[in-house]
Amino acid sequence: MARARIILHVDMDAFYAAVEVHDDPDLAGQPLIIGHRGPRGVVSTCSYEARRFGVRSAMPSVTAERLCPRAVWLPGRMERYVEVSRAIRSIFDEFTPTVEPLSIDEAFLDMTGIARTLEAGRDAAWQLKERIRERQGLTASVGVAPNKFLAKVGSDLEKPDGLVVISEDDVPARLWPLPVERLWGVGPKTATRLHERGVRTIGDVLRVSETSLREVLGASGAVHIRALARGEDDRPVEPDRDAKSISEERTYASDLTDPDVIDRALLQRAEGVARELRREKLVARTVHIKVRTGDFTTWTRAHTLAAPTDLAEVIVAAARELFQQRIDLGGRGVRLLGVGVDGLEPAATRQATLFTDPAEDRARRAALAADAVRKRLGAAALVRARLLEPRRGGPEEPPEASSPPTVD
Ligand code: TTP
Ligand code: MG
Repeated sequence: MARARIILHVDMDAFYAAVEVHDDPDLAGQPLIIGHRGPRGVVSTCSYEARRFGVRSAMPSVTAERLCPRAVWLPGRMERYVEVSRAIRSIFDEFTPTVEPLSIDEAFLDMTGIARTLEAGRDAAWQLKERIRERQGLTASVGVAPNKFLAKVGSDLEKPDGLVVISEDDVPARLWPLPVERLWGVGPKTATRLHERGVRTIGDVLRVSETSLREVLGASGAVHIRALARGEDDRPVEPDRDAKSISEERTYASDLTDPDVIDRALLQRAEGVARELRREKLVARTVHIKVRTGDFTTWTRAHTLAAPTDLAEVIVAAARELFQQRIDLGGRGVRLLGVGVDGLEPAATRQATLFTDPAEDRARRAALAADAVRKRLGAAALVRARLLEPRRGGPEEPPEASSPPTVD
């Protein structure tokens, strides 16, 4: 028999809000909402105090304002959350080499062979929580189980600051009473169709006939959902799968129309992507942009470079060209703007050609120096001169619903 696995799922509590409270303790105990107010705003997340009023992630800000009029609102500081996320990831690395990050505040850790039993897994989880608390002043919730699915269920059961172990023996008591929506792959539509057949809890999945399940999910879906309901899941924890692309995009509270502002936004996104490339010691061969107008028309356009790069200058030049040559806004403003790269390869493989172009060599050394300063002083320390030019009465970049560079 295969050795029983020990899997941890770690999920930070109210992550963006908790970071803000940590950095400004005056916010402690208050309903705090991270997001932009106004008709187009959405809630990124909120403190548990705000959740008591019914405020939730992804809720329109107007609804949140109605539910909790006295909440404190903050726009969010993505750079800071990414910084904390990296610090937490490096704590994960101290526990096991097998870490699969799922999002900015969530990861699976495979502790098989490191912790011998689920109880030893619980001890490790406790130490992990303590280390995050000591170093970052934040709480995490952790699930410990023989597989990913049960670990993920466990981390959510006693949030915030939870620690739940789910063994195979605990499945009837802890898993079966939960709503069927908690099963991976059961979205709202599937859930409605299951409800119609009397399936409301995970336990009901095992009580209802296989035929009923097949009507909703098909033959293989029925097999899959039954296995999950029994608490079975053999997917491996996949450590840091090789990045296939890196991108950064923003949605704007009001559509961008000024070409200068759009240009600056392109440069900022290119900067973020280039920085991430250098951090990951990668270079990219293809640059792409994504543009969405207020009426939700969306374009993606890509350009392959002559040589792979990790420089913002090269990326923004390609992005500008794509924007100017390949997109016809037809007078509409830009609601969403993204810059990304793919065709990634390790930077080291092109050492031979790296320093042949003197202009590129200079730009590269400047970028690496800037990365080093930024690392020491924090992200806000250095902004490219172009971003600071007075805008002849032009507006500052408007508030953004920001997202970290995503790597997939
Ligand atoms: P979550 O882990 O889903 O939420 P959370 O950490 O804020 O709260 P919980 O205690 O329930 O885990 O997401 C992590 C961060 O990702 C969250 O702090 C903000 C961001 N986020 C968004 O920006 N928009 C969203 O719709 C969601 C779900 C999260
Ligand atoms: Mg979280």
